[in-house]
Amino acid sequence: MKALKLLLSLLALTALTSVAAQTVPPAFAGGKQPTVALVRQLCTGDFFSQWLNGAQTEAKAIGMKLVTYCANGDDAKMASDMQIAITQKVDAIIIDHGRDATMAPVVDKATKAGIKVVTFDLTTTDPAVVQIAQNDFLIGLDVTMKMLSDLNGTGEIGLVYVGGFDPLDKRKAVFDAVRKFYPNVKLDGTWGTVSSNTVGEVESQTSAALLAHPDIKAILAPYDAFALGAMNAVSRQGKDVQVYGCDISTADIQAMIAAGSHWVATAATNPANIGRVAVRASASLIAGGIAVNRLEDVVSTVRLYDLVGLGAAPSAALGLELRDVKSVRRLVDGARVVVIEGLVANVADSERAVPTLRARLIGSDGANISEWTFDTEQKRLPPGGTTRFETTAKNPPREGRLSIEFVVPAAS
Ligand code: SR1
Repeated sequence: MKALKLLLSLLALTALTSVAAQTVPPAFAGGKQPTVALVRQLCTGDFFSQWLNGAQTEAKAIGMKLVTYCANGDDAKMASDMQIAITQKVDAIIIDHGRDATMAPVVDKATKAGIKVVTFDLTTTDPAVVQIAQNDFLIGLDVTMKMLSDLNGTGEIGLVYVGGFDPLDKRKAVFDAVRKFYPNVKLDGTWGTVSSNTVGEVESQTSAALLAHPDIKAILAPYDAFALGAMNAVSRQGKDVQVYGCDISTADIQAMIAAGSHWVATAATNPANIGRVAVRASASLIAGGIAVNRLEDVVSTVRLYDLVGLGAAPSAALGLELRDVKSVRRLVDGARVVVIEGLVANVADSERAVPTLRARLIGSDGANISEWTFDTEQKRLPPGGTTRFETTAKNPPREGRLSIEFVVPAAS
């Protein structure tokens, strides 16, 4: 973990923003703006737009021209987009997803033409390529273990999966490895689609799966578009099925914290950060800087805990984390009270305003019993800073759960 952090910091240090003031590499000298082609396999959905945002912001900050291509899932188009970028003699190409079978020949062509290549979520064998990923093994493990532990090791489950996508294959590999140690967890079915309408298609497939397997208790849907589709199907049928997803965005948070939401846990990194790292890697390669071959972002898991009384809301998108959240039940003047306390930490690299927190008591039917808001001791936090909160609920129900979440502004 430490080594990875070091690699990431080294990469950050070699970024042109910090180098520029001292020695400007020839590729950037005299106001030259290298051109980077971003060749994308998929472009719809929050994950990919946040990723693109990060890449664009970083390219602007460094002073590079970013030319974007989108294949909309068409592998042949992706290879031909690569070919166009090679013909245009760009300085670097960043490949976002894709399949090795179609990309390997054009990656080879690009590197032979002296073009620097960075991949995200695409494993290649070419040692000249810098490969970036989110550590999907950890992401897969985290969300799989959460589901298995919630099931107490017993129950029928479904899996949303489509093969041929690096991150999904890695998450599934972990699921397969772990599952064999849980013989009382029965996988009733695997379904899934990746398309320009992933959410809608997964919703229909999940509806059919739930009708065919009415005893499914949990669905592992390790991509936010899968989780949204699965969640919609569960809600429509009014079933008591929990959805375990991956990724996070403001819209995902809204979906997770909506009253009665069935999406109970997610594991994620910040996609904008990965986009920035990919652009920095390409800049460093152009400048003749780094020779790191693989970078795996350290996973930061965000969960909605389904505890005996306490929950924590996702917060990675805010750069804030809920920590050490505890609840203590007491009798005060004959009344049952539960005192909830914890910390909010700023895990971003700049100052953050701490939003108001909301506590919700949720009944076993998923409906809100009551909710209230409260504030932390400090309202602004420097990077790495923490602040305390404490709030009390009187006469909480014995059944159901309590969720603590940030009051996040509605997605625009
Ligand atoms: C179709 S692959 C989708 C996944 O790619 C990225 O790694 C995201 O995490 C998303 O879950």
